Amino acid sequence: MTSKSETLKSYASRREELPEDTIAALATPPGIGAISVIRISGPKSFQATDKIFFGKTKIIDAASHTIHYGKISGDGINFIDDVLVYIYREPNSYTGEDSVEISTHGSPLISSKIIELLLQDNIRMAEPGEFTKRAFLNNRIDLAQAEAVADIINSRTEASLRGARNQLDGVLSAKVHELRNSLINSSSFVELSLDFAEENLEFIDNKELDEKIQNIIRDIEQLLNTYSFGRIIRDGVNVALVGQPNVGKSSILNYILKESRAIVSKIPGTTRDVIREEVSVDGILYRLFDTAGIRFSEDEVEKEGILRSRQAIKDADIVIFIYDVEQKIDSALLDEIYKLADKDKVIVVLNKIDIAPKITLKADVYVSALTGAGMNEMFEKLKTATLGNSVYSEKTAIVSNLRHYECLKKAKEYLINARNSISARLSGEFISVDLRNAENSLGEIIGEVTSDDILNNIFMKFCIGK
Ligand SMILES: Nc1nc2c(ncn2[C@@H]2O[C@H](COP(=O)(O)OP(=O)(O)OP(=O)(O)O)[C@@H](O)[C@H]2O)c(=O)[nH]1
Ligand SMILES: [Mg+2]
Repeated sequence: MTSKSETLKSYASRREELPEDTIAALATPPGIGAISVIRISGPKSFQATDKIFFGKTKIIDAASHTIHYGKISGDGINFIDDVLVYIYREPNSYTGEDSVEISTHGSPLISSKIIELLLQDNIRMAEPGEFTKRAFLNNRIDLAQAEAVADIINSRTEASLRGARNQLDGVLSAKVHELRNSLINSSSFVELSLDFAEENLEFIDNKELDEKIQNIIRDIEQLLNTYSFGRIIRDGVNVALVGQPNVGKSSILNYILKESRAIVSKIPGTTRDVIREEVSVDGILYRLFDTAGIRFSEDEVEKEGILRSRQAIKDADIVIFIYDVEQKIDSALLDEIYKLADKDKVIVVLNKIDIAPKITLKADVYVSALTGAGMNEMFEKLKTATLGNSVYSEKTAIVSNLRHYECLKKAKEYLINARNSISARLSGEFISVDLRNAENSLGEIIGEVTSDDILNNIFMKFCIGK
């Protein structure tokens, strides 16, 4: 705890900070489209809409979840657009407050004029993520779910969308709640024992307490183990294509992308810079890095390129080491790669099998960038190296967010401390402090306790209108 903003606040005290004002923003992307939607939320939503909306129904009298046709005007004479107005009454709206969505023709001019009218009526422009923040403060969703909303918007593959959906549905939150509750339960026994220490009353014996904590640690470890899978699902996999010059790294990249993205030539040392492209296969996003062929070189530019190739190996989740039927495998280079990357994260690929089909050379996969032979097998290997044996059902809680991962790690450390205190027969106070801290770390994931910094960081990353 260093600065004031890092102070943890409980969810209850957050709710008291809930602003009373009404906010508005464009909820659709700025620009020309079929329609634009303006979102308004807060106690003055209906009143403010009535001042500019001219239709058959007064919005303030309209039932929740109804749609109304009418015209928008600042003065009742000059109409800006004809629109549809959607009504949501609290608590049954995205934010949990009275909310309105105005659907206009998709012109930036129209939407900005309407927003201007609303702002004249003491309505405030929404900050990034403020609608979702209000949904969190109004208990519509917890913090992990609010973060899933951002992930859903940013999802670019089916797998990442499914993962984010699973988190928005509260699968992770439910697991964290369960762990936190059993922790609260244990620590309340410890505290009771402390309160009645003079009477020599014990509410839980140390052995039982230790077992309970051990079980919670085991569950936390299980969650931590899902992170490498969750991160890949959410963010994709970095794959470096490396090898000696001329083995066909760029040709393989081009084949995968189905376009002539990188220059291919028979001159060794063609690729100098790292070329980065993305491809999605079986719902997984692969970020491919084509690199300069690694060899001894006196050329300044090539030397720099080779330096970058080595960096790409270090940064990669998976390294595809390529050699071809024309050159001998550079075992020194392969050994070097094994030093820089985990062995099970390196796939050895032999290229150009169209030239010499009788393969006696050793590799994990045999391919030809010319004919496309073996490319499906290469992606099968890539998938196995990426996901390992992790198969999870839709109902498994999966950690995909670094913040959640760090909170779980912190919780685990506190619990290990608590166990150490138990085995060292320290007084209950010591155990109790660690249990409380672990409880808070878990609480941070779902937003039961949060600091201003955490909240700002999370919602800052949203776009305005979400
Ligand atoms: N026959 C055949 N030729 C290939 C194959 N893959 C690549 N080549 C040829 O091999 C040469 C080198 O290919 P590149 O893709 O430029 O090789 P690279 O590994 O990117 O080379 P550098 O960028 O110099 O490190 C080119 O003449 C390609 O046409 C293949 O599968 N079969
Ligand atoms: Mg190349």
